[in-house]
Amino acid sequence: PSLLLVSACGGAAKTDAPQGSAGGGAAAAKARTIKAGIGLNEDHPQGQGLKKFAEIVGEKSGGKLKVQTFFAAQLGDDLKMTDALKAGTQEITIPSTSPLTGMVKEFGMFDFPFVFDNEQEADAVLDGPLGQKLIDKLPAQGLIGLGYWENGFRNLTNSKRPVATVDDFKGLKIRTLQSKVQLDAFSALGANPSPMPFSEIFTALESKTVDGQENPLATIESNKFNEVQQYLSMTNHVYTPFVFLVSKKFWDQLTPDEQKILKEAAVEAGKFQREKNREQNKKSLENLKSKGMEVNEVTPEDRAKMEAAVKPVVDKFSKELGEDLVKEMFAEVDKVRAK
Ligand code: TK8
Repeated sequence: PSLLLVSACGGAAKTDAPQGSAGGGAAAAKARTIKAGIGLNEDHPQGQGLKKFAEIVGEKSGGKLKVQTFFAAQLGDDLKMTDALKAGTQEITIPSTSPLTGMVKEFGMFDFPFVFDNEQEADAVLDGPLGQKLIDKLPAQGLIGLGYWENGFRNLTNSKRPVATVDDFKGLKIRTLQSKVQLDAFSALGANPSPMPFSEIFTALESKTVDGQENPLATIESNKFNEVQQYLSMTNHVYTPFVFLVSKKFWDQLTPDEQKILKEAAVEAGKFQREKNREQNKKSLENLKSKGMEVNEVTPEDRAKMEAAVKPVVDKFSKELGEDLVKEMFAEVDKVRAK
């Protein structure tokens, strides 16, 4: 018998559930299938994390909640899937925060370049009160956020030259995330930014519509951008979070026990995903080198010059997004650095 997507309306809540199958939560859970789609591949840490999430939800619900997984933008790109969550036609997606800035502009502060020096600083901000404040803005958009996973530090690839200084950015056509902050930041560096959805990148690089793109190393390898890009520059210019989203229309149909299962699973699988991501980024650097990419570092001095070049963008958007929230982000980072 196939699993039913039970509507929460009316008497459905009276459905009998077997008692004591897998702890308190499971007894209350009804059979439901949950469609979960992501933009990256199954073997990418994001895909591994989603599979872990499905496993945990299955266990905790005694098999009553069944997560169907879709990878590699099979259900559409970040924005399309997020819209499907709003409409209630898809239950879960895990987009980058950047393309959500059209809905929750405050996510734009995570697009500020050079804010975090390492993952621990990002974790402190995202898992702390500021991260929660931004998640609290999602229900008004028809979305529920269950925490942050890691996309990670982004590095630049292109087909023209190594990028080690601000001057090297000049005139490069770079695909950027669909975020005003990112767009302005790359313009400030002298590049020619061109925003487009993730799944269009490979073709745009191959056809030379753009010269380059930027993404974490694990993604560059998983999506084989090395096949159409010669240069990899370790710019580490920005850290992108993933946010774990559930359709509010769906969420509101769930019992508190079911909601608890999803929340706990998202957090637990998120820890696993962050670990895998950090391991994979290290491996991918070696792999990309051995696959023939020419890798260059950026000196701290040149990094400081890049940071100075984008400072006006950070200042402008700090005002636009809310100076208090932005201050809170920097204060949190300072706290971690003082430890
Ligand atoms: C995948 C995207 C991707 C992001 C991008 O859906 O678009 O460049 O880095 O990871 O979220």
